[in-house]
Amino acid sequence: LDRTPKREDKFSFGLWTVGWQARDLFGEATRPVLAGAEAVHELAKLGAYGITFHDDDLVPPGSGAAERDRIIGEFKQALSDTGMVVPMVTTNLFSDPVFKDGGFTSNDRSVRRYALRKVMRNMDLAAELGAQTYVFWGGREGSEVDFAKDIRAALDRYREGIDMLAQYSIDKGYGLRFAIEPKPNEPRGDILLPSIGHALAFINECEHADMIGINPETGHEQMASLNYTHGIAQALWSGKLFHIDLNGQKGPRYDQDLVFGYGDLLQAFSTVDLLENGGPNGGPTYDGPRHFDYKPLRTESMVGVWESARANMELYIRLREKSKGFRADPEVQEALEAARVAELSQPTLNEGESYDALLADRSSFEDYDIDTAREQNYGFARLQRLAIEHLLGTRG
Ligand code: ASC
Ligand code: MN
Ligand code: MN
Ligand code: MN
Repeated sequence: LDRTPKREDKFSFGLWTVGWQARDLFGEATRPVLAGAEAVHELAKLGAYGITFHDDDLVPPGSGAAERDRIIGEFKQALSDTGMVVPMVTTNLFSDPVFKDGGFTSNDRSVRRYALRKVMRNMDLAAELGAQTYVFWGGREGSEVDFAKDIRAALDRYREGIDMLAQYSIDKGYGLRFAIEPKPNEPRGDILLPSIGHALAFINECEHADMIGINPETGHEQMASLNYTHGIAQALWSGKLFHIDLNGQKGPRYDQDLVFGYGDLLQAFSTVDLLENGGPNGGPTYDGPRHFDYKPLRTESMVGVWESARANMELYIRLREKSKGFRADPEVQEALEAARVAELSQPTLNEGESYDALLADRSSFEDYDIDTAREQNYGFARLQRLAIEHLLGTRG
């Protein structure tokens, strides 16, 4: 069985992932700078098809115009040498101290204007490199002090920024789709648009809602004790899963950005099953990049960095394989049938049935055999056991 990552698998990585120098809250960098062009070559060798970046990952802040041109030129050369693509680009609106109270939602209006300009400049580059998606992760949009931030005004300003930038993309003919990435906290005490649900509700208030979707990250939902597979399923249901950040997280603690699956492995299995098979009943799913947003362990040199980059793709491929095996297993099919998983797709009312007809249907209430319904065994326990067996490879 060939498990080498292929171009058609659409695996992509943030330059800030393999390029993370492992500077953390308590310690200095443990790894050297990684140039964008070099990352492109290394990731291509491993079988990835794409690379993504924040403006400041590619061009270090403070670089002069000539330096910027040189870096971008070398990056483009690496892309054309390897055939790698840039499916998504994003902005760093969190590292510079100017953004300590946020970008689009800083109380300081001049900071908000600067943030918009920083995004516009990088959208120009994103379009030039052929990106389809522009991500907004508002890590500094939030607060620690409830009395210091008018959340309703902040959401007004967030929307104002997104609306203007959407108009910019439309007017310039960039054809970018925006994807908002939720996160509950860290680096701010509380971040705006903390979950998939908050982001979806926000999008509905935007002027160009049709071109705005979300970029949910596994660990960010799990930090809030939410079910990532459920979250992306709701995003799919709303037609809003524009991009995805896969990684691993061990429950509600700091944002670990582990390798995909190296946290809640069972949930990673259902995530891949949803992305690849459409979940229990099939149906439309996601065909965009399988993008990894992880941080290689601080203990590792560049050897471990490439080792872990490979691990993300290999685990995804293995889970994909296992999800196919799971679905093909006759006993699983029988268990799905017994659990009446497909029955949920059947509308609750008959076609054209009015509430009057439902009221007239004595079998649904007056004569309903409620005790049988109460006592039934749904058979979910068996499905879960079979899923675990497939995951462990002790079956099939
Ligand atoms: C992003 C994104 C994140 C953060 C983080 C920065 O754009 O998707 O999760 O920035 O990776 O360290
Ligand atoms: Mn994260
Ligand atoms: Mn992310
Ligand atoms: Mn991250």
